[in-house]
Amino acid sequence: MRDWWKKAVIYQVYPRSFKDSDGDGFGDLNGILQKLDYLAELGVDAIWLSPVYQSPQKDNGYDISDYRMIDPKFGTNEDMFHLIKEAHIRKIKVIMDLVVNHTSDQHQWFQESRKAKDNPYRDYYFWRDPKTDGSEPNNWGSYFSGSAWTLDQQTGQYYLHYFAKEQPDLNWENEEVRQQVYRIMRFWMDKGVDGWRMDVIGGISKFLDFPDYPATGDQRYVLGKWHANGPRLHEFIQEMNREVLSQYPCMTVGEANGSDIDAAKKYTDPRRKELNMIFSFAHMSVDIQQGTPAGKWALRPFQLVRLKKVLAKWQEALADHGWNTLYFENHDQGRVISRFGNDTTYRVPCAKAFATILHGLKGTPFIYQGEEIGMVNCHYDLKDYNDLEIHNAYNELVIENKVLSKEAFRHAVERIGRDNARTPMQWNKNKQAGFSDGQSWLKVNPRYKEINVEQALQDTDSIFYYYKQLIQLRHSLDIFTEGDFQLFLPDDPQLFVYTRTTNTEALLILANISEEPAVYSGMEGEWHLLLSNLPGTADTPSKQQLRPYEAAIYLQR
Ligand code: TEU
Repeated sequence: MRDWWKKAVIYQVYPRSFKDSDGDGFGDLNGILQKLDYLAELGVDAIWLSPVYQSPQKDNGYDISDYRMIDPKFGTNEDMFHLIKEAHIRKIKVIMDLVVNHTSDQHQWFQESRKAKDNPYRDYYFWRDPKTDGSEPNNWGSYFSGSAWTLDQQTGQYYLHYFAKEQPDLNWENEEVRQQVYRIMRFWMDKGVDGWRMDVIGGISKFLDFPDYPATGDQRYVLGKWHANGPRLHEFIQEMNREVLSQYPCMTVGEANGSDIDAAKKYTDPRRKELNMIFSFAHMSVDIQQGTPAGKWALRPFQLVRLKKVLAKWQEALADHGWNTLYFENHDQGRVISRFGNDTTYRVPCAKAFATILHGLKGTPFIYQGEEIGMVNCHYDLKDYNDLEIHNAYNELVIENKVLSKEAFRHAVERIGRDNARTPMQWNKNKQAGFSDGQSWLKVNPRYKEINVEQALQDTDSIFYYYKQLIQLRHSLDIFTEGDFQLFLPDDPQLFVYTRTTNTEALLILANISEEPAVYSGMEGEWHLLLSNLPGTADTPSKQQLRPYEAAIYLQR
């Protein structure tokens, strides 16, 4: 089926935290192999693996030193080919992570490029002279704090890196670089890979004059609009589609940082032959105060109205041409029930409620490992986090620039720090939550005894089986794929209410996203209850009081 991904539910595996099969405390491919039947039981159609290629692991594999070799920490190329084969036997497709905005500084291309200004690989990356005072070529910041430029003594020039200095940005202006990328893609798709999640795809075209951002107060380095959506972005993606993607029955999802709706339309309008869909960040920024020197670490309280309005805007914008991804979690986000909901008293209904409001929307849902059992944020001491983004931000914002107190920063990390999603998958209540027989690379979340797969599989009322039902509904009723979206009660602070309609049917998705009861005034017509997350939900969406985090899906034919 050509557009299989429109009816699919995709499960993101963060391999280093999913399942360790050899006791080194680090997840691996054979660990994933051991859990394919679990994923088949859940009913997902595809798995997206975060990077498993050779890497120094400075940014947990998003710094690649050999794109054609599986890193020994994860296994071998043969293990990967075997995993693909076994997944396909279970009708599960395999999506790999394409990280080509940058490589590792240990990649052979960069090792050559930095040797000399006339090295054949020099133009694989961006090298610029210092300003006359010796400072960086411009005031662009790195997403991982500090400048986006690092001086390389060997040739006295700076090189560009949107992320860590160990992640130099590739120069896509160089046709050779693009052909190298296309050869890598063909290599894996010829081995059976079914598609790509494209890391930082919005960043691959640069504004080559590299202008300084306007100086804003005392901010020495700035992150802004020139870090994405460069002038040749869509040209490059259309070339990639022409030269590679169109030759394979594959699915593509771009991680399009910095994308607004217009950009999303360009990426996903099938007439433009670019990508199938993109991850945007708009709805995952509703609890972040924009435009302060603290960047993503400046939080504001979650408000459902903001979330509803952003989701509705994206549903309406891509309704005719284009396609949405549907996600609340991934390896870069905090756990949604801890961040936007309640992960204690109402953890189970809350997890099911967020799953309901997400999976009822138009688009392709992505489930992040552990989301299907209601895993929660980890609340570690700062020293116990692994993520370089957290440690770099602490040094820059708390120690050097003093724009956040240690307490405010710790609170922000507890809400949105990436390690919240990266704690080992909780398989059972045994040592290390059954993730590893060794000492895991990142501490296991202490709540693993209460929250784990073994418990979920034994409890017919668990979040796991609720996700399984949602996936079954998506697979069986076309209205979940095709129905038009309409939001109701946009300003209600508790209720998320929307419909999906076709010429013959309608769905009503109704949820009380709050810790207090909420009165719903009812929807006309002959509805019947398809699914709800609490016993005793009203059979029809008539005037009713919804319990905290009560959610339901009704169908009208
Ligand atoms: O993330 C790129 C990105 O959009 C960043 O905003 C990212 O979310 C990060 O948290 C900075 O705030 C991708 C990967 O998902 C991320 O894990 C990598 O660290 C990054 O690219 C570099 O490859």
